[in-house]
Amino acid sequence: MKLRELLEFNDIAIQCHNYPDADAIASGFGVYEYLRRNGKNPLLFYAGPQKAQKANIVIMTENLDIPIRYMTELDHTPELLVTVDCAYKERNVQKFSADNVAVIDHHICRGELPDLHEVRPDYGSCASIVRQMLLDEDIDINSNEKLATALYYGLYMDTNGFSEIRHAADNDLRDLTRYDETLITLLKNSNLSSSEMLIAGNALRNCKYNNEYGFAVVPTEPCDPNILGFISDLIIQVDSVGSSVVFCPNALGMKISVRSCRKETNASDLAKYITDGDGGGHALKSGGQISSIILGDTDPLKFITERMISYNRDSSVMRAGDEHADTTGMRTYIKKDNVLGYVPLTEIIPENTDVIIRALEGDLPLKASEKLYLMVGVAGEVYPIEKEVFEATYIPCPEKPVQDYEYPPSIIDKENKTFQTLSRSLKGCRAAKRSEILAVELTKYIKVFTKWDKTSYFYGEPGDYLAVRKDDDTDFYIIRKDIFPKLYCEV
Ligand SMILES: [Mn+2]
Repeated sequence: MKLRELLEFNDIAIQCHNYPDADAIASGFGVYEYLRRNGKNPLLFYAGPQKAQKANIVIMTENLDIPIRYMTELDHTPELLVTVDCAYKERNVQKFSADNVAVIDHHICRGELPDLHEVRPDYGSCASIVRQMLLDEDIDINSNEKLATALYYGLYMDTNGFSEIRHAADNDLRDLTRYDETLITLLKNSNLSSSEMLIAGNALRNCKYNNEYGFAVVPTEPCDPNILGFISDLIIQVDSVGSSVVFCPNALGMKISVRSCRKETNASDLAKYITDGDGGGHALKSGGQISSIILGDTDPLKFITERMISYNRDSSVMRAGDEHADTTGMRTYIKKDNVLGYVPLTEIIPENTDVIIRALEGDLPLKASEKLYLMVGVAGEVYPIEKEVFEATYIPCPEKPVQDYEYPPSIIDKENKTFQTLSRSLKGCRAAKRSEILAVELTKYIKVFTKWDKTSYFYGEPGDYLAVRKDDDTDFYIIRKDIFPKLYCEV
């Protein structure tokens, strides 16, 4: 969905979830400002049993002039109701009738969605989605400092101070925003109430350890997600704890905060595994939401402990270079003749400049050199390649690569808060020799440390592929199920 599709309507109400947090309010404010710019006069509101009273929320709305209202009744049925940071009819949002409904959310929506929706569960905040949707309408949030500050703070609060960031678009909101620093400092220090500190104390007393797999699970009373993160950061420092999950009930089910300090357990994978996909982050820290639908009547402590055990028990670890892959039953595949993208680095940035290449799978810091090229694969994945290796492996071609990437790779200049996308500079090339591999579809979870990275693994899920080089069975790696058919066909 594009924001411009909302302009068809005139009488528009934007609704945040009950007990709105900074992310919901910031996202609603973003949509509100867009509609105002386009001559509409929308209502921004939330409902539910209680008015928001937390100090940070009051400071945020007052200082940023966010015209959000608490209303448990509407005097008429709006032509369009837009729910932000929540989905219509879900239990954390009071239900109002409306002629049309639109949903903008970053949680997995397990119910029915209206035609007008933009749901991206792999984003750490709804504010990051709204920023991208505004960019799609050629609006740079930096042209409105109050909005920029609100969105930045929304992401900050939803990702436990940026430590549980999930997506490249979250990084963009963090790195490229010109926000009000004084206000952000004030907000950061107005978040916790004294009663929440007691919750943290009690939680530490209720910690449950599992000695067999070295993990801890900690139930807490309902509290701010940042308290969860704070408790997580303490628990993971205990000598016998390799990974931990701290959780508390919220309106949608259970909110979790996850930590890991072992390279065989990536906190992001673990959060996704526990929540059935409604979570993420990075190797050491992550978070997520367990929906009450998947939880059912199960006791949450039991549910999480069982998932932690099955995660540890059911996934095996393979180390390329040290082990031989068992290739029995594998089939032979050949690489398709795809047009790939490439660009010599110094054609887009001056020699010796330090930059960050940002792609869906993460940030890559680089120094520009004449000897270095960038390659962009069919899914938008970016990797550097030495000029000599490139010339031996690929042949430039007149066609341009097809670029339907979920997140177009870009070059970030953190210092100046600017970026440029790679797309316009990309040229096309094809592999000089189409190599053959052996591969098999996975039926269980597997973690593979590849030859070129011994510190972090690739997580293969059922349906993904384990690929092995034909001439070297110690060189193997994982190819995701959505990418594999784009890259290979069976011989
Ligand atoms: Mn949110």
